[in-house]
Amino acid sequence: MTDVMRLTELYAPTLKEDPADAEIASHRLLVRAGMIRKVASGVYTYLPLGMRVLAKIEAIVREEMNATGAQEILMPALQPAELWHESGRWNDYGPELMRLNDRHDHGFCLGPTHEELITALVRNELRSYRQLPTTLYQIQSKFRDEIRPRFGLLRSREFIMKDAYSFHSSQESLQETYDVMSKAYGNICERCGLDYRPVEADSGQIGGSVTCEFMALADAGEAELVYCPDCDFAANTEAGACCAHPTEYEASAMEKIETPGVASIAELAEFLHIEESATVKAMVGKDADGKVVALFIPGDHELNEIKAGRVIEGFELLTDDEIKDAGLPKGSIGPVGLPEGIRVIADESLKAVSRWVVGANEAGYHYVGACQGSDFTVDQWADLSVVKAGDTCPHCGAVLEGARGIEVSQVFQLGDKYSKAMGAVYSAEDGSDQPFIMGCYGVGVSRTLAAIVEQHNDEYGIQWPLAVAPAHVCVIPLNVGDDEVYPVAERIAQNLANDGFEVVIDDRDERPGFKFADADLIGWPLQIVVGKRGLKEGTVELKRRSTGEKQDVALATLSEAMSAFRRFKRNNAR
Ligand code: 9G3
Repeated sequence: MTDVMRLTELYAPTLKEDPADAEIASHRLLVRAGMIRKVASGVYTYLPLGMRVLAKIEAIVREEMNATGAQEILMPALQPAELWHESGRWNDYGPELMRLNDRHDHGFCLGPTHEELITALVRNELRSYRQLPTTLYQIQSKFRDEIRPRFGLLRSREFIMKDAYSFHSSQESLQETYDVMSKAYGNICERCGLDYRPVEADSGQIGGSVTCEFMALADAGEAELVYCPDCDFAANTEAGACCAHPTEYEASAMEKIETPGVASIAELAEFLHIEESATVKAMVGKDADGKVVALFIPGDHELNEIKAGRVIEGFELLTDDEIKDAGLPKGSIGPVGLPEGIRVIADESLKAVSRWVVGANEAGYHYVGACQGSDFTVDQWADLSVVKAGDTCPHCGAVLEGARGIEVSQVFQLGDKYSKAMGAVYSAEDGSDQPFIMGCYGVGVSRTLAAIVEQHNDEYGIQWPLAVAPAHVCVIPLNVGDDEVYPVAERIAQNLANDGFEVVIDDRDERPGFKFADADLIGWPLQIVVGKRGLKEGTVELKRRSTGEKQDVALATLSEAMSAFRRFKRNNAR
């Protein structure tokens, strides 16, 4: 006899009002649906319904991890400071690392991540190349003392992460596991019902770390990304490759134009009645030696300082005073007539534009039709712009779309950073001791829960995907006192439970409206309403929460009508 959950017994205190500190849907709805409760800023309790969802997400994560051959362990949250001294990271982190002393005055931290711990674990026991590769993972609470916890579970100070670590004797082996984990992470997002994009961090990114972030598209997301609707290209606007689409300014020769009071791209475009994409924006910086450099990008784009820093060692933008000291008229800077020794570096997408609309290096004047190659020369071409929606996809040429994303998981190639620092070596085939090559892979489990709600909600509440819903179907007897209706509802609930569905019955003595509102708020994927009128025709009403569609179903054919969902439920199990 599979149990039917009873709402009269379930601890799920739903609320009518939004919590005052909730700014986004998932925070509001998880609290109102009686799934989480705040203990302190960025610290939450999961109530029974929240736990049921958490358990399903974790089950999906475990299935996908185990399928890769990774083995589950559980490391402590309490980590000895010594290990962080060995890795040299104890002082890398400020107050974000939650430190404490035990009764013997020994230093500890509450683990924000577990690279040190896992490396110390294996360095004494993973000794031979024959034992490699090995991947270990855990699902564990993590602690990061965020300066401004917000958005409920999305940016909390204690959160649940699945973190995996892999150990290899070669880069190829690491790459293989990295690819397998990336596929598994895609599966996890799919099975959790997330609309996501894998976002490669630009390989040249600072520190050269190879990593890929899995972004769940959501307006509440903190990450800004672009993605291609036609191929799998996606990029974090911080570092993604940019292919701008500047427009040519029609002119047969360079002409100097008086542009009184024009000091911005918007004003220049307006003054000349052209698109901002037909203008060229100048940015002035200096390199590590203090030499001034002039950068030119399409007028409708922003300079990506991370990218500029990759082209110019020690790049920094000049302040207004420094621009003046360099003898340059801010707002009218251009490549023609620059003071001696100032390098001209231009964004690659400007190669396609031979005549520029750009400052004339004289306050109040601009050039139109300045011709690249004859009126001025570009010393160096580079990808300098912040990629944005409307740019062309560098892979397939389609028009990129913009979105905000929640980083729900991430795969990293660590190399030997920790194994070298902590003397974690294995004996290689040639008998020499070599530091492990490592990878690490994290899924924000509690963050995934919130991301699912961000993507699956409407004005009435949450719309849980079947695979992660706290239960599959809620049976709602309209009048629990009616001794005709109620027993039928009970029987339907029991039959569905025996049939393998997770069933809850709203056996509370409340008005129908109250029950419907609660069912929609909590977001049971399916609702079956049992009422006197329907029973007269031998029917009940089956409602699908995600689409709102309702159908009157004859009692005799209810099991058949539910079969559509049974199939879907099974499909999602691995
Ligand atoms: C710290 C603190 C915060 C941190 C870290 C260390 C982020 C830290 C990066 C990672 C990398 C991967 C394994 C799972 C996947 C992510 N925030 N990171 O190392 F001390 Cl206070 O955690 N770790």
